[in-house]
Amino acid sequence: MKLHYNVASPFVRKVMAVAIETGQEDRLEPVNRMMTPVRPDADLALDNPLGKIPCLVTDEGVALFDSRVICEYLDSLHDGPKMFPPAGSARWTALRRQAQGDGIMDAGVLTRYETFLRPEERRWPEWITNQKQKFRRALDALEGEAAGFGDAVDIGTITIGCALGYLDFRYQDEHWRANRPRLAAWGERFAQRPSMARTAPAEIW
Ligand SMILES: N[C@@H](CCC(=O)N[C@@H](CS)C(=O)NCC(=O)O)C(=O)O
Repeated sequence: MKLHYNVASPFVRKVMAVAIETGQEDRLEPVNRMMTPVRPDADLALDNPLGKIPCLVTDEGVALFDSRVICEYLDSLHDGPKMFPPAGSARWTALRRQAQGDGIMDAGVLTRYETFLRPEERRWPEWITNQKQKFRRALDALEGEAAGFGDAVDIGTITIGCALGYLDFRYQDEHWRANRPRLAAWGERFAQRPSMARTAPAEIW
């Protein structure tokens, strides 16, 4: 299966981590995409009209996006422990945690675009401040929940692990661990998993 990807994207990392956790990494053929919202990739847009990564093209030739859909699709293809709990409160907890992690990554990626891509004279400080407030509040909420994460390995904890990794990658000056000791301790442990260690983000430009 073709996976449009690059190594800086936290959303791609989710997909790679799920593929590793479910023993399917070898099924993916990564195709590197170096696009940005202001430098689109025409070949990617043929498969994903939204022009975003990750985008998976299945063996049947069906293009799937976004990371939530791809991760759930991969989870449907194996018989091991499921990353998406099938039903009940475990499912809603995992999906909510996924949404929290995705939200942190959305705010982080959008702020990165605003500060890295947009010409300095056109930047909007209030917008940047309020996007950062989103991920700061989400981190505070996760600090309150982290003691309950236990040893769970599912789409919720994987996404949160990717979100924390993205903050380490792009927002070191946030020092998110300060005043969030439980989340920090959980994050250190989770980052040791092969699926996390082998997918750490890297600079692409
Ligand atoms: N909700 C999407 C977000 C994907 C996303 O924002 N990807 C970024 C890279 S990290 C992207 O492709 N940006 C290019 C653009 O917005 O044009 C998902 O979960 O896959």
